[in-house]
Amino acid sequence: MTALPSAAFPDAFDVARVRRDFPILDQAIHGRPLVYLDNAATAQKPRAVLEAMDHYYRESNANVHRGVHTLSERATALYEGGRDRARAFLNARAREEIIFVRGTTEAINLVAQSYARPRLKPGDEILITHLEHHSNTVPWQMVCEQTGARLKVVPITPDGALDLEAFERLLGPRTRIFAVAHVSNALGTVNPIAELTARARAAGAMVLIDGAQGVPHCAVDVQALDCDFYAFSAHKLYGPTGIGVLYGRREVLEAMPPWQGGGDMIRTVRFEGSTWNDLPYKFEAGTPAIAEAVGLGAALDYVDRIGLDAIARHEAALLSYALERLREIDGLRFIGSAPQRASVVSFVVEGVHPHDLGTILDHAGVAIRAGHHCAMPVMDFYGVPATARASLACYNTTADIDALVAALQGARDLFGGRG
Ligand code: C6P
Repeated sequence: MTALPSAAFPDAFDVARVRRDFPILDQAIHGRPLVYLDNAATAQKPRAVLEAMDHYYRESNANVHRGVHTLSERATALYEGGRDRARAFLNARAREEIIFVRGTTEAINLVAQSYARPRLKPGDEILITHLEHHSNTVPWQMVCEQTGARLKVVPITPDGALDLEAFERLLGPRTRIFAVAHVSNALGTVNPIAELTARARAAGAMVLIDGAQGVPHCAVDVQALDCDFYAFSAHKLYGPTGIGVLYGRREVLEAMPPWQGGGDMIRTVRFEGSTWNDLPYKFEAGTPAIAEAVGLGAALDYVDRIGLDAIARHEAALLSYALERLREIDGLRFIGSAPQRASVVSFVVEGVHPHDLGTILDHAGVAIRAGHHCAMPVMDFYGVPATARASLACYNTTADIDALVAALQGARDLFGGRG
C-alpha cells in the first residue's frame, strides 16, 4: 500500500454532487449548517444505501437459507449478493473466504477465539503495535490470559509512525500472530502493511490486518497483500452499522473450529454431537444481518462508482488544507504527524479540554470526536488524556474545514486564550 498522495484537489471530483447523495448533511444543528467531521467513528450513508435497505424490507424481507418460498429465495440472493460484492472489493479468491460479522471488533474476537485460543501455548507470542484500537488489543490480551501466550508491542516514534527497527527486533520465532491496524484511528498513520505482512509471514507468523480505517481510504487487495485475515466494518465505509467482513485465507478458515453455535452453522445435529456447515456458513450462526448485507453491497457499489482513488485524492488534498489552516490557531498542537497519513487530524488546544472543544464545536454545528478514541495507549504515549479529532470523508469540503477553524477560534476566544 502506498502513501496517500498529497496533491491538489482532483478536477473530476464533484464534491457538491457527492454531497447531494447524503440527505443527512442537509440540515442545521443548533441553527448552523451541519459540518460532519466524525467520519472515523461512523460515516454517513448515501441515498443508494438507504434505498437498497428500504427496498429490501418493502419487497423481499424473509429469512435466508431456510425457506423455499419466493421471498426467502430473494432475500438469500440479496444477502449472498452482498458477499459477492465484498469478495470483489477485497479481491479475495473465493466467496467462502468472506465471513459476515457484526463489525471489525467481532471479526478480531472470532480470530482470537477460534484461531488463536486452541493453538497458542505458554512461550508463544502475539505481536501488536502501540497504535492499535482497543479492538485489536483486548481480544489478544484475553487470549494471552487463556493460553499463557505473551503480548508484545511494537513501539511508535514521536511522530506516530511504527518503529520499524523495533518491529524487526520483536518479530521472532515465537511470534505466532502479528495483528496490525492498516490505518490508525487516533492519529491517521498509514502503516506499511504490505511490507509488514511480508516480513511477518516470512518469520512464520499469521497476519491479521485491522482494516476498519483502511478500507474507506485505500484500495485493498488481499491476494496481493497475502495476509491471513483482513477485517473491516461497513459503517465506516458509507454502509450500515451491524455488519462487517472478516476475510480469511480459505485453508486457515477450514482448519478453524466454529466460534458460535446455532442455526445455519451446522450440517447435522444429534444429542451425541453435531457436524459443521461449509464455509462461510460455519462462522455465521443464527439469523444474520440481511438488510445490512444488502446495504453493504450498495455501499461498495457506491464507492466503486465514485472511485476509491478519487476519494483518496480528494481527502488527501483536504487533509493538507486542514493541516495548513489549523496551524493558524494559537495554542493548537497536533497529536501525531507521521509522514504517511489518511484523513484524520488529532489535536489538543492549550487551555481547552478536548471534551469542552467538542461541545463548543457542536454548538457551531461542527461534529468532531473528543476522547481517547478507544486507543488509550496512544494517549498515554503523548501524555494526554484525550484529543479532539476531525476525520474526513468523500463529502467534506474546504468550507467544512473553514467552519472547523472558525469554531476553534471561537472556542479559544471563549476560554480567553488561556494557556
Ligand atoms: N473506531 C473511532 O471513532 P467497530 O466498532 O467494530 O465497527 O470498529 C472497531 C474499530 C477497530 N479498529 C479501528 C482501527 C477502529 O477505528 C475501530 C472503530 C471508531 O475511531 C469507534 S471507537
